[in-house]
Amino acid sequence: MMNKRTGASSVAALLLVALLAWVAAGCGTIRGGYPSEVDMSGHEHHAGGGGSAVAAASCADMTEPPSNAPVREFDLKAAQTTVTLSGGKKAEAWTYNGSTPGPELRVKEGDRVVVNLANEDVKKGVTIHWHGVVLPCSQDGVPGVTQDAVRPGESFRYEFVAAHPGTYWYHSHQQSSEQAERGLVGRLIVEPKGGAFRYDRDYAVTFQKLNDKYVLTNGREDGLRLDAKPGETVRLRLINAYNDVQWVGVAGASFQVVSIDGQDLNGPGVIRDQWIPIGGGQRYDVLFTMPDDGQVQVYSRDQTKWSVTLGEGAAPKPVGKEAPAFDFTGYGTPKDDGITPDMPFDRTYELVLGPTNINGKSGHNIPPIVVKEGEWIKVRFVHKLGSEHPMHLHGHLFKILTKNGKPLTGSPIYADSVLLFRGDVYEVTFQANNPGLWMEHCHNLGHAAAGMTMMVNYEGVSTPYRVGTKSGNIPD
Ligand SMILES: [Cu+2]
Repeated sequence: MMNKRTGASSVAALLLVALLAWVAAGCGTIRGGYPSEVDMSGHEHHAGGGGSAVAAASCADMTEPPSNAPVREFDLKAAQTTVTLSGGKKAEAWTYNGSTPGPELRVKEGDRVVVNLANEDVKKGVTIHWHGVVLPCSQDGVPGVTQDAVRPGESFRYEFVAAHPGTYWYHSHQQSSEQAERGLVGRLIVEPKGGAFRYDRDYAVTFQKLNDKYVLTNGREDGLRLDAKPGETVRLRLINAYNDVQWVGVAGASFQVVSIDGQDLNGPGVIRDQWIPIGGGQRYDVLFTMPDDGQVQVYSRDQTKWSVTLGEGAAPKPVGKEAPAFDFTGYGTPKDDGITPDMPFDRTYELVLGPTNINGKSGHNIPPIVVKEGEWIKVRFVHKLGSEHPMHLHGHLFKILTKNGKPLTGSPIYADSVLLFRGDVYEVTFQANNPGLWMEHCHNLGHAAAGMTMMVNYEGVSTPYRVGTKSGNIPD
C-alpha cells in the first residue's frame, strides 16, 4: 500500500509538473486553444538570445518576383454590411465589396493578380487566403503566420502569379470559422490558356450558408438560374464554401467530372446519376451538354436550396436518392507522372484524425511536419473519429496515392484537399517545392477552430508574426 506521506508529495510533484507545463504552453489558453503568443514556425526565442542555429529565411520576404506577366488588379473592401437576399429578406453580413459572396475574380492562367484589401470596420481584422493557389508564403493570408490581420482602417496588398488554371476561392483566414460563415468568401477563377476541354459556357457557383442560416447559391436563397441553349456545352465550377460535405447531382444530362480542386483530370469518362461528395472547401467542375429540350439541374441531395437550374423548358427527372456515389479512385485514364505509392519518400507522416484533433493533440500543440526543400513527403491520413474531415494543405498540390491501401487506378488526382469519411485511410504525397510556413487543417472550419489545424514548416523558415491573443491573430 502507498505510504501516505509519499503519496502526498507525489501529488504535489504532479501539480508542479502540470503548473510548469501550463506556464510553458503560454500561461493557459483563452480562445480556440491559442495561448497569448506563439511562433508557428516552431523556432525557439530564448530570452538570453541564441536561438536557431540555421540562418532563417523569413516568410515575410518570400514574395512574387518581378516579371512581365499581365497584371490584373482588384480592390476588395471588407465591411459590415446589411445584405438584401433574394426575396427581400435582410441579413447582417461581413462582406467583400458589399456582397456575399464577394465579386468573382476571373483571371487568365499566368496573370499577375494584384488585390488591394482594405478593412473598413470588421473589428477583429481580416485577411484573404487564396484557397488552393500555390503562391509565395507572404501572400497566403494566414494571420500570425504570413501577415498580421488587417485591422479597421488598414490595408494589405496581395500579389501573386496565377500559375495553375482552375477553380479556386478566397476567404478570410482570421477566425475563419466565424468570418467565412459571416460572409467573407468569394470565387477566384483562373481560366486556362488552352486546356483539354471545350465549352460554350463557363460558370462558377458558390454554395454557402450565411450566418449558418441562409442557404445561398451565389448569394441567392431561391437557387441560381443560368442561361444555356440546347446543344451548348457547359463547364460548371462548384465550390463548397460551407463546412459540411454536399452530395451534388446533375439531373437532365450525362456529365464528366473534369476537374477536382481546380486540377483537370485525365480522360474523364461520361457518367450519369451519381452523387459527388464535395467536402468543405473543395471544388468539382462538371462538364455537360444541354439536352435538346428541357432544363439541367445541379443540386445538393440533402439541401436542395443549393441548386442551379440551366436552360428552359421542363424540369428534368431528379437524380435518385439511392444513386451511387462518384468515386475518383478509379475514374478517368491513368497517366504516368513518375509519382507512385512505392517510390522512395524522404519523410513519412501519419496523421490520425479524431473528432477535432490530430494525433490526439490540438492546434499549436500538434508538432509540425518539418520538410526540406526538394524532399518528397508522404502523409497518411487515418480517419478515426468524428464527422467528415476535408483535410486541406496550403501552398502545395498533393497527389492522392492510395485509398484504404489500394492505389488509385484512374486519372492522377492532384488536389489541395482530401475528404475523409469515418474509417478512411488516404496516402498523399507532395514535393516540398514552395518554401514557407503552411497550414494543414480540416476545412470543416468548426473543427479547425476547435484545434484541427497544424503546420507544414520548411526548415530554416521563420516569421516575424505571432499567433495568439496578444496579437489578436487567430488563424483557425
Ligand atoms: Cu474535420
